[in-house]
Amino acid sequence: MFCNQCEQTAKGTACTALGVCGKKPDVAALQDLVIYACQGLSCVAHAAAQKGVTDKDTDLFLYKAVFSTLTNVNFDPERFVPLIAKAVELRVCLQAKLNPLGVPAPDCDAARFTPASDLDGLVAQGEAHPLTALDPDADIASLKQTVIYGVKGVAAYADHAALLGQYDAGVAAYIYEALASALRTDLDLGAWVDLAMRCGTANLKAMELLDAGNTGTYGHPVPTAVPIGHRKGKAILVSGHDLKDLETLLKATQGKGIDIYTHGEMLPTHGYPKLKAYPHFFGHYGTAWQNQIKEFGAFPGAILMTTNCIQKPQASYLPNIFTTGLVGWPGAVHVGNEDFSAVIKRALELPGFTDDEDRGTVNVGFGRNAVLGVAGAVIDAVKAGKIRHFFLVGGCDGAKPGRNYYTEFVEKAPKDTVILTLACGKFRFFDKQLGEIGGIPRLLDIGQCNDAYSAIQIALALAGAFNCGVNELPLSLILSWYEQKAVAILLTLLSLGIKNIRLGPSLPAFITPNVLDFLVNNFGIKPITTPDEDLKAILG
Ligand code: SF4
Ligand code: SF3
Repeated sequence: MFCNQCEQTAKGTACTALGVCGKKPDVAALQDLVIYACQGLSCVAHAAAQKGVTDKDTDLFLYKAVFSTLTNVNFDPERFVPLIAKAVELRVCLQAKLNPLGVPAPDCDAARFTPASDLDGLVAQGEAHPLTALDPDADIASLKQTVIYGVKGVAAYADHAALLGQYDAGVAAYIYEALASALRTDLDLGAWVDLAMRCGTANLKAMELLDAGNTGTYGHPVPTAVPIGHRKGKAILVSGHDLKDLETLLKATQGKGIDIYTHGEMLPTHGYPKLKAYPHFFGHYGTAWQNQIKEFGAFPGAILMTTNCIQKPQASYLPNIFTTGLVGWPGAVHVGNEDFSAVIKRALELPGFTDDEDRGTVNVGFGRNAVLGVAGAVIDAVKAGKIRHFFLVGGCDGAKPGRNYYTEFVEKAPKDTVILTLACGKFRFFDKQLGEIGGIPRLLDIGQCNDAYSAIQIALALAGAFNCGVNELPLSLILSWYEQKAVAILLTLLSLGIKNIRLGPSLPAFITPNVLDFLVNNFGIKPITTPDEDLKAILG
């Protein structure tokens, strides 16, 4: 295996024997084969689009198939088998529609690919088509990986949005083009930079759709204090990013004497009016994904994983953990079709919390609507010199010790600065009492990683109010990345021309020195150094 798609890749280069995430070589090969099969489908779909032939169901399948290869989503080999078969089936169906139009089948191996009949055969096919066998030119290969990994993030958000009825054929059209292009060796660096920027644009659209889905279905988040303790009673912990799964669970547990707690990226869901209305939607438990082994082991109820990031469930809680949607782990029970009765049954068997514990609250719900609702006060505070600077400290969390940088950065940020945050990196500092500036909390949780859309809208609105560009605002982006949704978000920010982003805890292994030079020269991207040095460089 050779996988370098996430930040914790082995030795900063690639996982070659076993994934640091727990991914085994057979799963790595099957994920590569899913992408290869989707590339074959993409060649046909991209040609079809030129003829005005599109198919929404094919697009929705594409999102799921590509999302399933994202870090920490699915570790169950069997689950990839139908995805590979379906990609080929849809490719053949689409080509059959093109034949009468005189559009020949694309002349590439991926568009002729036939899956092996058993799992071993599929693994061998995946090994024969490694994702990283992309290009003889190292810099083009680097950009191809950037695009393919970004595409995985786009697919994830597009899938979430589609579950809430939000869909745009243009997002799928970009993915087809990108995946088909990755098979070519005749595109130059300029073409790949363009594809990378357009990946950012496609991701902005996907995040916008998801924002419309989330806020349209559940209302705009409102500032909400969320208990981080617990109360006596049966309990279910829900993790991941999927609001619809959460709503389904809340409905199914009404009146059953079970409290619902969030974990990881589910924390911001407490701010949505139509979700917080459920009286048994009690509070938040634990921190970010990399702490789940300790935290899930101590949770006295059932656990539902709706999306990434799942880690290998320990024997102590394997009977308590359930996966749904695209998430999978061999041996963990998968519940589909929005039927969570098995999760509820398990929660009722388990003891639940046997006491009340008050550990205070954390505040969520500072999405674009809430923040822009007090934009006048924010602008006045900036003009009066009460707010000197805004920092967006956001992105993924992870296990590396270097991620303490983000905690220290927030602790050391001067008292006349405001911290905006999003995604699971916030758990490094989410419970810190940073106080207020003139009634404006110094720590504002915008939401999940996909709420980068909301952060962008806030930045654009502030730039409009100050009559300047986003790069001229007293705003610095201090980002942490781990998986491929963060790659997509980074490309979105670059595609919007946002400069001087500080990125850590380490730079992607798939970026070559030349591509890094390009990013530094054109976008001023900087690796994080130390909180003191970076704060001094930003604030002077
Ligand atoms: Fe390694 Fe990350 Fe790939 Fe897992 S997803 S195999 S940790 S690079
Ligand atoms: Fe976290 Fe996995 Fe990226 Fe949605 S839950 S941000 S790492």
